[in-house]
Amino acid sequence: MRIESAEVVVTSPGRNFTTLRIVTEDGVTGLGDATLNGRELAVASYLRDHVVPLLLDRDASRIEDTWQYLYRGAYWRRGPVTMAAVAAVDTALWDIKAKAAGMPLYQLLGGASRSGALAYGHASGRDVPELLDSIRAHLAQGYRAIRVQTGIPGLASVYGVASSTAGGGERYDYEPARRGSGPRVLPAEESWDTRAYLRHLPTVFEAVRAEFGPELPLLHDGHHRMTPIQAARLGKALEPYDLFWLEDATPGEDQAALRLIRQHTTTPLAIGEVFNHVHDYTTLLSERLIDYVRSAVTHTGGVTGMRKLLDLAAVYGIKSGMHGPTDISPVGMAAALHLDLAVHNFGIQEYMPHTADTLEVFRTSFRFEDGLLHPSDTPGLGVELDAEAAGRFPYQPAYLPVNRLADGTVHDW
Ligand code: GCO
Ligand code: MG
Repeated sequence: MRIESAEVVVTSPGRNFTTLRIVTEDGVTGLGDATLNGRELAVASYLRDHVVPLLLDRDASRIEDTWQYLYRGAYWRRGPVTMAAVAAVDTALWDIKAKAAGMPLYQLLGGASRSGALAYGHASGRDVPELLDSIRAHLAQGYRAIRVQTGIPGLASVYGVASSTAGGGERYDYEPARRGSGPRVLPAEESWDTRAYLRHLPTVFEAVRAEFGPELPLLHDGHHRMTPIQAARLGKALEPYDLFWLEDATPGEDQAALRLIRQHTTTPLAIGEVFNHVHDYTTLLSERLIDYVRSAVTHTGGVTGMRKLLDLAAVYGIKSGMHGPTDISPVGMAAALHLDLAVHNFGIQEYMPHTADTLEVFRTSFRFEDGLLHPSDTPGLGVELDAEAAGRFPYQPAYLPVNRLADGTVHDW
């Protein structure tokens, strides 16, 4: 299983993706997603310049050893760029091992623990009537759990509302990063007002429950914008509407902040999409300050890194809720689905379908049926990269938006 070549492919079929493709001497190909939204080329360089030379001639079957070699061997540990690069190598090696075994990856991870992974879709609207329509449309597509995001009176564009124009840039229904092909692309700037948000959001959930009843699992993403005491107040205010989770109530790096929120509310909490290592979670898990782990396979050192994290979460009865917006490529999504199917402490999987252009580049076999995702029984991850199609969509510089308060102060986006 000698690694003969490793190549980094950067392509932009609607949004940018960085992918690692490893080929063994006997022609088995493995794919790994290395996409870091708005910073794609940093991971591409980390891989091309520093990792690919180390991979050539290594034994592709030594997955744990390669993970430790790249993680400990770099000396400079953790961080989103490093862990995305480690993730891409790790996922590609699992793809190769499963293909060589003639099995879908979930079989190598212990086999299926369930028939499919409950997925949540993204409903949103600039106002409540548009939101209710969006929820109806998602229910018609089969979703059994729904994330709810709306516009806020007085704010021009808000995170998570599909029809936002990202501060005057091109309209993106699937991707908040503003792209451009000119010499200089700048991030869109949005404005934010937490007090207006705190006043408005409970009225949105009241309307949604009045329309759809008590059963439908509802989720919401606070996107890192509140202080701990504001988040505590929101969690309390939302208790009557029985949320599945409140996500990223405060900026994730301050783990201790969750203690304060937890003391005040029984609304379940999810956090971790910007984390990249199990050590980012130690306080949150050991003190049971959260209910769901939001990391992506892509940003957390791959299947190996994510498995280490989920096994520790399981000790505390905490479940998975893996990150799955469209900046997780179909390769990263497939890896998540194999883990979703296999681990005991699965909770829910975020899902946003990719665009037709993306699916032309990445040929997938996973399926969404009756609200559940299934990775398919194709050997390996079940995703192939069409290099010719990838070449038709060259990289375009793109940035996620930045946020400012009314007086111009930069705020968390
Ligand atoms: C989510 C996330 C995304 C992020 C995106 C940034 O819950 O899906 O918050 O929407 O904003 O991954 O690149
Ligand atoms: Mg989020």
